[in-house]
Amino acid sequence: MSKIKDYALLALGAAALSAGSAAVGYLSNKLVKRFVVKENKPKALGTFAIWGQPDSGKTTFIGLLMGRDNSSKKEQTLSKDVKGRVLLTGFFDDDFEIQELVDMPGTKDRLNDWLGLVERSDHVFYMINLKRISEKEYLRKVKLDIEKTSKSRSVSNSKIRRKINVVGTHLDQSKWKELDDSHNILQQDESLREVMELMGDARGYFYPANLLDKSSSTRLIKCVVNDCIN
Ligand SMILES: Nc1nc2c(ncn2[C@@H]2O[C@H](COP(=O)(O)OP(=O)(O)OP(=O)(O)O)[C@@H](O)[C@H]2O)c(=O)[nH]1
Ligand SMILES: [Mg+2]
Repeated sequence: MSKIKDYALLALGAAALSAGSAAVGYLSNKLVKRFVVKENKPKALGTFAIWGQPDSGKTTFIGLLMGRDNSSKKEQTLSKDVKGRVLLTGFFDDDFEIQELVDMPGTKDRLNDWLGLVERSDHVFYMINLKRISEKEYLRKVKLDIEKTSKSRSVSNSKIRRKINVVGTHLDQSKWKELDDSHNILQQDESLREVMELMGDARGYFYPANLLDKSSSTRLIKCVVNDCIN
């Protein structure tokens, strides 16, 4: 039934209720329920691919998207964990749904799995531990990952979605810990600039955050959702 008809019947039901008709009132209640359910249907965000070196915060980020409490002890991810459809609720008036989320270990043997996800996913997020960005060996690994990720993203079969977004985690333990997560001074950092420049046309958004902090992580999720739908 069309939305206009729904509105008309709702108005009719409301009028009947005020007139005290129990039977029509019951019908009206049913309609209200149907109407509300229809309006609250979560909005689709598409599929997400999330990866980064070990301890970069992948599982923590996925936990935030799933509305999980991240306060429990860190557990290393040992196998591929496909989450399927994930409901993102409580951040906006509307609910959103991620069509697929996969958590994987950040070890080198998962690189090919990741590159496969990069080719087919709507939104790609590479996690960087900002605490470690000035470590030479860490930066080398990140740059290798980004180079390979950019290549895979460029053959993505989706013409509109070829961006790679970067989530910079552990902001609170980084050299920028005194700054808030909206500060764009981070992007002037030489190491980060080198990483972002490797992406060329695939360069997407950069989100610095403290994933363990409520306001920083809420802000992150809101920015991510906004950027996905715009
Ligand atoms: N202080 C701080 N700790 C964080 C942040 N993000 C994640 N952590 C912690 O860093 C550790 C590693 O996070 P995980 O989410 O397990 O990292 P991962 O990338 O899934 O690691 P693997 O599964 O081993 O590849 C955990 O103890 C988290 O609680 C952050 O922004 N700030
Ligand atoms: Mg993990």
